[in-house]
Amino acid sequence: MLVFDAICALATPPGVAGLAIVRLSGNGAFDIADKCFRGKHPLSEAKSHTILFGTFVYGDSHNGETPIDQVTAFIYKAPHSYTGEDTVEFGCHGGTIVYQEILEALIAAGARPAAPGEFTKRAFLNQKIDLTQAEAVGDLIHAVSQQGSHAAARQLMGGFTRRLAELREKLLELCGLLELELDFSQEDIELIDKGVLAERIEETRGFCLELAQSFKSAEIARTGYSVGIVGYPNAGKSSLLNALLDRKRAIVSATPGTTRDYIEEMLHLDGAAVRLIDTAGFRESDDTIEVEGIELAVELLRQCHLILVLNDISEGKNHSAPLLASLRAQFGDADVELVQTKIDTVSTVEASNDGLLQLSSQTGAGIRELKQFLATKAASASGAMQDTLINARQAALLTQAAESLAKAREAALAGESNEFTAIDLRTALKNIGEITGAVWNDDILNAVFGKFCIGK
Ligand SMILES: Nc1nc2c(ncn2[C@@H]2O[C@H](COP(=O)(O)OP(=O)(O)OP(=O)(O)O)[C@@H](O)[C@H]2O)c(=O)[nH]1
Ligand SMILES: [Mg+2]
Repeated sequence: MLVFDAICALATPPGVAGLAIVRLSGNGAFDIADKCFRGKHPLSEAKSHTILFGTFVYGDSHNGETPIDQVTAFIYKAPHSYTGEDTVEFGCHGGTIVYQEILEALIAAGARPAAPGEFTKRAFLNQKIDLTQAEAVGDLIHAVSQQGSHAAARQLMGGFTRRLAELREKLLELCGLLELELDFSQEDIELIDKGVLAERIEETRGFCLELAQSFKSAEIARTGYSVGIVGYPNAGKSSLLNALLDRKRAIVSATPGTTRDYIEEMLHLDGAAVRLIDTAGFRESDDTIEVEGIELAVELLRQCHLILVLNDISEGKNHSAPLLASLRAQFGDADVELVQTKIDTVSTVEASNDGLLQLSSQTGAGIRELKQFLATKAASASGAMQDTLINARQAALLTQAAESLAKAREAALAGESNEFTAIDLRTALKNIGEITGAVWNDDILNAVFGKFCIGK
C-alpha cells in the first residue's frame, strides 16, 4: 500500500440532517483522531471494523477542551478500508456548524482538507478499484434513473473490469505469439496462421466498437432522455408539462407568449428518467426577451432525443404543419412527433384518432398514453443496459483501440512483417489499459477525478 498524508472531508451533503459523516484517511489518521476523540479507549487501540462512541472535542488540555458533539467513530485499518489506508469515519449530527468544527479540529490536529475525489483516487492508487470502478462511483452518485444507477452498480462490482481484462488477455496472447515468431524469424516458424490472426483481431475490434457505440445510450441512462415540448404560442405546452408532472410547475395563461424562458423538469417513468423541457412558443416577436427565449429553445432542441410538436386542434389539425416540417428538416436526427392538444374543444368525431398522439391537459385524456409512449421511447433509446455505462473518455479510447486493431488486421492480411502488426496491437493494448488505469499518468487521473466532488 502507498501511504499518503492524512486528509479529511465531509462525505455527506452539508445542511440540516439527522447525521453527517466526516472522513479522515491517511498516514497517522488514528493519532490525529485521538487528539480530538474522548472515549473509553483511544481509537489507535481499537480493532479494525469496530465502532466506538465518544465525545469529539476541540482545543487541548492546556487551554481547555470544548465539546463539539457526541460521535461514533468507525475504524478501518489499512489495507481494509475504501482508500486502503488507515481510516476513521466520524458519524456526527447534521447541520452546518458541527461538521465544520470537526474538520477544523482535525486540520489543527494535522490533517489537511481533501481535494475533489481524493479518497477514491487513493483507492485507485492502492489498487482497491480500477478507473472504470472509480467512474462508476461517480455515476452511481449522480444517477438520475434507476436504470443508470443499476448499471453503475454492476460496473462498480467489476463487471466491466472483467470484460476489459479478458480483452487485454486475448490481445496480449496474440502479441506474445507474434513476438515469439519474431525471435525465431531466421527459422521461418509460423506460430499463428495469418488468417486466424486477422479473424481474432477482427473479433476484438468488433467488441471495442460495440462498446464504444453504447456510449450514446449510456449517456441517456446517465443524464435522462430529453424531450423538448414545442409549438406555437398557446398550443398548451406548459399545460402539458403540468399535466405530465401532475402539479402546477409552469405558468399557464390565455395570453400567447406566457413562457419566455425554458422550464426543465425530470419525470420518472418505469425506471427511466425523462427530462421534460417546456419552451417559449415559436413565433415572430418584437419582444427581445421572447426572441431570446425562442433562440434558446432552438439551442435546447439540439440536445433533445425527442421533440413533441404540440398543435392546438381547435385551430385545425394541420395548423402547425409548417412548424413541424421546419423542425423535421432542422433536426433530422432526433425524433419529431406531432401531438394534438386540447381535444376537449372539438367534437369526438373531429378528434377521432388515426393512431396519432392526442390529448387534453384539461380533462387528462391521452396523458397516460403519452406517458406510456415516452417510457417506451426512453427505454429503447437507453438500450438494454448491461454491466457498464460507457462514458466519453472510455468511448474515445475504445474507438482509438478499434482503429489500431483495424490497422493490425490489415498488416496481418497484407502479409507484412509481424513487427507492424505487433506495434498496432500494442497501441490498442495501451488504449484499453488507459480505460482501466492499468496504464495511467497524471493527466488521465486528473481527467477522471477532477470531476468528482469533495469527500468522495
Ligand atoms: N380547453 C383546453 N384548454 C387548454 C388545454 N391546454 C391548455 N389550454 C389553455 O390554453 C391556453 C394556453 O395554455 P398554455 O399551457 O399556457 O400554453 P403554452 O403553449 O405554454 O403557451 P405559451 O407559453 O404562451 O407559448 C390557456 O388558457 C390554457 O388554459 C386543454 O387541454 N384544453
Ligand atoms: Mg407556456
